Amino acid sequence: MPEAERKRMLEVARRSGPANDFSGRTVLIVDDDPAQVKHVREGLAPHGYVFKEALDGAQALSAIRAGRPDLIVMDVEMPGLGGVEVCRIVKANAGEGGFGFIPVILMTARQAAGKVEGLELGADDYLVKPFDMLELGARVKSMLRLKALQDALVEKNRELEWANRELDRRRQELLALSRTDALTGLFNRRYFEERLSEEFMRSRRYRSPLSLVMLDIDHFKNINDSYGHPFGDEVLRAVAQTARSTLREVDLLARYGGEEFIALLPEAAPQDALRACERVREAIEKLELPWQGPGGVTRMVKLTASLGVATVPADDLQETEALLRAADVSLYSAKGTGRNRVHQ
Ligand code: GH3
Ligand code: MG
Ligand code: MG
Ligand code: MG
Ligand code: MG
Repeated sequence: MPEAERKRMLEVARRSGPANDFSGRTVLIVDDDPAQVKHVREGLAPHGYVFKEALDGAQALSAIRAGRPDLIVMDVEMPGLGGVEVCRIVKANAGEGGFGFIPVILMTARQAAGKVEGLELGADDYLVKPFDMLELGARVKSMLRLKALQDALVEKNRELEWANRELDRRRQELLALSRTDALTGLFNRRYFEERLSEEFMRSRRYRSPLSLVMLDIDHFKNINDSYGHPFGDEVLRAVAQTARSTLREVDLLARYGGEEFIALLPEAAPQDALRACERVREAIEKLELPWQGPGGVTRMVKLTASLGVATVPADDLQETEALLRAADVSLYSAKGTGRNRVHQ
């Protein structure tokens, strides 16, 4: 290439704008011939890159580990670890947590055979010595452009993954919220009814017992009237907590509405359900909740609840509605015979 033409092309490269300005990027030059290292460095110097140098494959790997270069220009024929082998290692570790994408330009004195091998093994470009420094410059720049695009892609991907995780987290939060009763933190009626249909079908398929419990606080209206609605809310929370910690983890407990709670006891035959309900009734009876009245008055408030239970399989309970009705009838019977009791 004539000297005037070379100068013109270098000028074009320099004036190609900020999108093409890769000055400050790190280029690792690897060659067992120090003269060739120097030659490449001087050829690329006008572009303002930062240079690192290595005289064999092992040195090259140490340099890469010490600080990822943006590009590697590497000799193929080196004693010990050759350029193709180093390239293979760099490409094998391109994944996240590894080196990431580092473009490799191989240089060789050999012709076609090495070129094919190198490219097959993941070299990004290939030059046969002796090569023109302008060509090397252009190829380096093209590879740095590729590297910048790849880095931007990786960054975008990371942002997307983060946004996806965030979306997933919010979706879970919303789902939990849509199933939760705000006052007590228990499940709400809607979710309970969803689960009731599922558990009912499961019980039917496997002929396993399933008990349904309705719990209603006794004379709750009096508690509200005597101590105020906010204290009534506290009572509801205390009853919810007491029932939750008394029942088993597999039992599904929900606030059914107002001062009524409902529970589903999988695998609980009538006697099991009765025992569980009796434990809940007793635990509520033992509660003493401090009420702070006007003028520093404190009173320990006690309360009771009535519970109704029904269990499937039962000949007359072929649908969830019938099971709910049966538990409600039992509850009504418990209320009618003096409250603070479990009826079945
Ligand atoms: P019984 O023993 O027959 O069940 O009598 P009760 O007073 O408990 O029953 P009733 O159905 O007459 O009254 C229920 C009361 O529960 C009336 C209502 O104001 C109150 N209530 C319903 N929801 C809430 C709530 O979220 N917070 C409070 N503090 N009270 C509530
Ligand atoms: Mg060599
Ligand atoms: Mg009532
Ligand atoms: Mg009540
Ligand atoms: Mg009620």
